[in-house]
Amino acid sequence: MQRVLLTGASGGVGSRLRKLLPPIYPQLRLSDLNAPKDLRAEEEFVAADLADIRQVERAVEGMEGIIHMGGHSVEGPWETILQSNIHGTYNLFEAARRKGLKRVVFASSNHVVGFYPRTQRLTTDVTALPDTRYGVSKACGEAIGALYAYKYGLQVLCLRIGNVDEAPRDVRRLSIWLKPEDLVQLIRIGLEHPDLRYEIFYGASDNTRGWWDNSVAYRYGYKPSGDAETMVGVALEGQAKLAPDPVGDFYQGGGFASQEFEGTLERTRDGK
Ligand code: 15L
Repeated sequence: MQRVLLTGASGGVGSRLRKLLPPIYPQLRLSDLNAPKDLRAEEEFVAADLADIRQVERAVEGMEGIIHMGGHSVEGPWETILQSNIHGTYNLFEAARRKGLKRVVFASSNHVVGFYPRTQRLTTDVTALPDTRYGVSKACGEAIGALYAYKYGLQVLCLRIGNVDEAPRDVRRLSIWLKPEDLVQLIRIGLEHPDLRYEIFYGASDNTRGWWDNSVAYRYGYKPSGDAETMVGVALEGQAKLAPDPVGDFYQGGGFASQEFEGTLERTRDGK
């Protein structure tokens, strides 16, 4: 795998990957709506609006694989989510098919399963319980990936990413933190593992307080090096600055689950 496209290259996770990936994929092409402000002369950038398939086709032209980090990365109005994440992800897979690309790593999110309680350990084959319109779009992206894998023969890895950062910023992130270098490992499995057809992995490091059974990723050789627990002080300091959030603190999705939530926590726990 030589020629790799990174979408969402100007975003938070994309910016980290721009620094970590070139030694592994020297022919990395970057794409986003707008170029990163600190774009270097040796970096290749192609601007593309994911909602416009012609622009996406131009971005994927000549590539072998895609790391799809692009789109709207938090909750938003339905129209925004629909265009950037649902229509955008469809365009990305369809452009990959038309241009003969073989591999896609899709940045899904823990918010696909954000309405599971923190007490429940999740495998990747649980029913989706999205906590936001954003989470719905990521569940849809996983389904689009499965369609393109089985119908058209692409090799697809969906990563239900927790939170990529240098450190866990609150108590919830102690369970879902993903060290940037561990994300690179997961991406490499998606772009290079010979036996991959279609899989979903959790994008998390080896966190002592982890909520997810990531045995599928381990079967493919994932060996995470991070554990958020080594930075528990940072997380507790961040948590102390947050307002109490009974709904968010109960569900895995945290504040994504509690925003716009109607009624009390007891409503969903009692099944009413
Ligand atoms: C996500 O999916 C978001 O893209 C990111 O901004 C974080 O908020 C993360 O989830 C999280 O759950 O912490």
